[in-house]
Amino acid sequence: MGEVCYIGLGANLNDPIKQLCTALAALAQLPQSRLTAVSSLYHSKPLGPQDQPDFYNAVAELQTELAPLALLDALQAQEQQQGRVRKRHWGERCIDLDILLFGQQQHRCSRLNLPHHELTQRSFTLLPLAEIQPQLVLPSGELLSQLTPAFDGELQRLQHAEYQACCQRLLAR
Ligand code: ROI
Repeated sequence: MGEVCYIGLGANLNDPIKQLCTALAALAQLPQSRLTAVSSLYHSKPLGPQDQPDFYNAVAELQTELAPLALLDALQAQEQQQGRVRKRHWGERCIDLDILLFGQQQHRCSRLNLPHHELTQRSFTLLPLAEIQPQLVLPSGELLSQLTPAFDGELQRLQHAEYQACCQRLLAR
């Protein structure tokens, strides 16, 4: 059904792990879509200004029949719903939902770049993605697993009972 796409989730404000669980629950409810995999929870130092809390990150796999911009609209509506306020460039946020990949589609417009333009440069997108889909080949032809060693040690993978329970519940549906 539809396309397989990958959503990057990040949060560092207002009970960030709970924010990730709320966002994952919303992804599981999207119309014409199915949540098919979720990565472990990761902890990382902020990329950008260092005077902000550390981040929690994850990646979700979604099968969807929505068009890329319709999915983007839904993700931005969810960010609003969770009270996201843009405080400063590369600053703190209670939830960030980015489309990392949408099948093998390549798309450039003012609202959306596919693949996400920073996907291969950020440990907190690349490593969780490689965890759930190690065989993935990017539209550029690059094999994901060949890109990950450069980021070894940058990200801490967490065992978090509440987060794991939330993912199990959402994936069992
Ligand atoms: N830094 C980390 N570690 N994780 C993120 O999700 C993240 N998101 C961002 C910026 C502010 C660039 N830094 C981040 O948007």
